[in-house]
Amino acid sequence: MLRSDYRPTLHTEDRQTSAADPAFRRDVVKGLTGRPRAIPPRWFYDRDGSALFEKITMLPEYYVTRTERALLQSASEEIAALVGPGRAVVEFGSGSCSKTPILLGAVSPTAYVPIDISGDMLRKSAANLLTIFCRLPIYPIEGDFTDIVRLPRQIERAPRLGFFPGSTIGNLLVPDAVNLLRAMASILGGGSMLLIGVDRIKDQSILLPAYDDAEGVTAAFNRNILHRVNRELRGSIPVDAFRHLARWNDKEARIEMHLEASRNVEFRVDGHFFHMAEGETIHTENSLKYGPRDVAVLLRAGGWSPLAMWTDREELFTVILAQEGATPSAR
Ligand code: AVJ
Repeated sequence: MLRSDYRPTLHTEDRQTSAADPAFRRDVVKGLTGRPRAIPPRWFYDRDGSALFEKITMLPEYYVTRTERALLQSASEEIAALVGPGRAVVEFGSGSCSKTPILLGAVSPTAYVPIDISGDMLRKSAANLLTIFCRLPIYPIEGDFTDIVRLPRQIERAPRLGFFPGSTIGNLLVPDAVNLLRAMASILGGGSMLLIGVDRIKDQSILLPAYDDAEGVTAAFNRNILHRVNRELRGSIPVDAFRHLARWNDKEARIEMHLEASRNVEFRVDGHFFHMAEGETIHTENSLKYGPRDVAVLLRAGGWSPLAMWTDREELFTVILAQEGATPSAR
């Protein structure tokens, strides 16, 4: 097969980096070459990045994780009643599985399938869960959940409950979020349900510190992507010359994270030469926020009908249970 990006000469330099994920290389080189410069946030989550994200979830400023956990806890009986027993729970972007025991303990599942891009994290979390739910079959899948095309054969016969917590959906622009929800509906299949956590639009005085904490953990998390490029793609990026930037884009209802060059910088990545002027940024993440009606519209566009919605008193975060397909009454 002759592909358009086929390069007939193999340089010795290329061989040294053959261990790096080709998708990572493609995303980074393309992302640093394009305008505006951007690296997709999925590449945050190498071993160090996943550990830094775990630290973020425990920060006082980062209300997301503790609020969602409390919501899941207080809604667990209602969730169990609506979901019913015997489903296979499939978690998209399971990470440390810190909220998983609440759900698994409530819904009496037949199996659990965690999907995560970080293999280290996946193995650690699965082993940890086995100590609590020792008789539950667990089938981990290492990979990007936007690429998953099929589920393990072992859960073919069980009805499915998708679990997509943490407002990870916010990392995607609306058209991509709709496509992902549709892909989930098709993978999980007819009769499936989805429990999804979505972060709400709120005042900047709460949002900004959550993405720019006093301790600098989020800054380290953001900059870690540059260390990863240097390590895995033979980069020479002067990481200290990049400032962490978090801003609220009101028109798009999203928090944006960028890495801003604090001076003119020149560096190489994977044999490519780059120059950035002082003040230029690399866009590393969007975190879209939604109003309660927005979420319902998003889910319907993605092929799901909302069944129930839980929100904390301060309206920081919302957990929604949806069922696959259109609502019969609305057809
Ligand atoms: C894991 C994508 C939900 O957007 O809040 C946390 C990632 N980035 N702090 C988010 C993140 C900076 C997080 N998600």
